[in-house]
Amino acid sequence: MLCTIMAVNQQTCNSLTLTSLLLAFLLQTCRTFAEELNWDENGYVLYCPCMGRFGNQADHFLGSLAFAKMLNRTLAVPPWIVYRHHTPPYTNVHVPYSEFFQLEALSAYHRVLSLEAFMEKLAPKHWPSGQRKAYCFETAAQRSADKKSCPMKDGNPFGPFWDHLGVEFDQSVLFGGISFSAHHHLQWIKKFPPSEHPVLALPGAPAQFPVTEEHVSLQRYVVWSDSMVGEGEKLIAALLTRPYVSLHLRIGSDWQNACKMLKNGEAGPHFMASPQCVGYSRKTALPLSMDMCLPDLTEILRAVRLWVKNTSARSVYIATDSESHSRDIQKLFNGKVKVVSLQPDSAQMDLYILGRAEHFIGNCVSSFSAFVKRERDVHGLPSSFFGMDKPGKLNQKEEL
Ligand SMILES: Nc1nc2c(ncn2[C@@H]2O[C@H](COP(=O)(O)OP(=O)(O)OP(=O)(O)O)[C@@H](O)[C@H]2O)c(=O)[nH]1
Ligand SMILES: *[C@@H]1O[C@H](CO)[C@@H](O)[C@H](O)[C@H]1NC(C)=O
Ligand SMILES: *[C@@H]1O[C@H](CO)[C@@H](O)[C@H](O)[C@H]1NC(C)=O
Repeated sequence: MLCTIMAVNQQTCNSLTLTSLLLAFLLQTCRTFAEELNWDENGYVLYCPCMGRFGNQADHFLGSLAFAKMLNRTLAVPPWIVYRHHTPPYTNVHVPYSEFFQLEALSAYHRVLSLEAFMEKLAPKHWPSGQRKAYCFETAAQRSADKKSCPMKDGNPFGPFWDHLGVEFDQSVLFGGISFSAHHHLQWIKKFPPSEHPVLALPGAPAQFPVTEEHVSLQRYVVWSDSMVGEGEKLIAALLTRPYVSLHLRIGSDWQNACKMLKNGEAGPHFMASPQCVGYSRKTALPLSMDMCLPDLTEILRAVRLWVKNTSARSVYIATDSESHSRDIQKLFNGKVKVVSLQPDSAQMDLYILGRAEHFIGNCVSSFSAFVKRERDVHGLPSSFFGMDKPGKLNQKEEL
């Protein structure tokens, strides 16, 4: 539609060279988009981001992007699953990838289209109902009644996700002895050639959690959408004075429970997102302290004081899953530093503002923090963690 309008406009604007050039560029963009909706003979990867909330889904997304590229299949980028159980509509919301991030920016790495576009434009002809195969591990199928069916729609969020897309599965294809890592590249290609298996639809992400070290840098292709940038910059300008330090307080009751495992010795240094600060190698991983998992108020104040001083910050932004401790932080600076905690409806707005600070203090174990850390690394912006002022180095507390 947009393309048609532009084509008409081009004829009326021929005399204006600049306009023509611009239109030619836009037309080219339109063609590129139209091409993307041609069927890819090399096949597709579809999956449900069915594990965890945003941080987990984002980790899985990076691995899935790499998996699709490894198999040279187009990735049908799924919507984010947002759990809105305390506010209307009290169900899962499926937010298109492009609402938060630019779909086009992913194309610099690999061929993608949105899963919604796949369903709307390609599925009716190329993946019609009645011929929809699900692919899963034999072990996953063990849970089904006949032990041969992939549990694609069992429970929440699985059922609502595929219902949202209008998908029923007709058949299951099971596999085993194979992982999503690059070691099994050739096995995947041999087992599932696109000519016979054009659409690999999976119950979960073909990726590991947390994201593997080799895929961390794919974060560079995850670029905020124009609307997120617009709204985010407006909030920053209205609420904060630069330089500002941002903090992520992951301290709510679910997190307190999780960190108990560390206290009890049930978890080692590799605990959820912690490889980002203790290191990815199990052999050389640094110890994971309680401060790194669940900083107490003393540690929070210590770290904030250090980095506010280091950056001469004039304001502090606090993102939190529960309380903000903003009064205590305000007191720390005798009211000379502005302390802001927005507690926005959208977790992504917190992520955006955390990402744009002069310095970020995150939670090493949280994948929510990990998203911010990766993004800041892409842009060369400094980050630290509670309990670890210099990531990757033990107890080197700054002397200021
Ligand atoms: N707005 C906002 N939401 C947060 C914050 N911290 C945590 N949350 C919410 O809690 C969720 C935490 O889940 P993940 O994003 O998967 O990250 P995680 O910290 O590794 O936590 P788990 O999934 O519980 O392991 C986030 O997605 C948010 O929805 C915060 O500072 N601000
Ligand atoms: C990957 O897939 C694309 C699109 O189908 C195709 O043009 C390209 O030749 C493939 N590359 C390889 C290495 O097979
Ligand atoms: C702030 O911390 C960084 C990183 O540790 C250090 O290199 C820099 O010198 C510090 N700046 C000031 C003003 O203390």
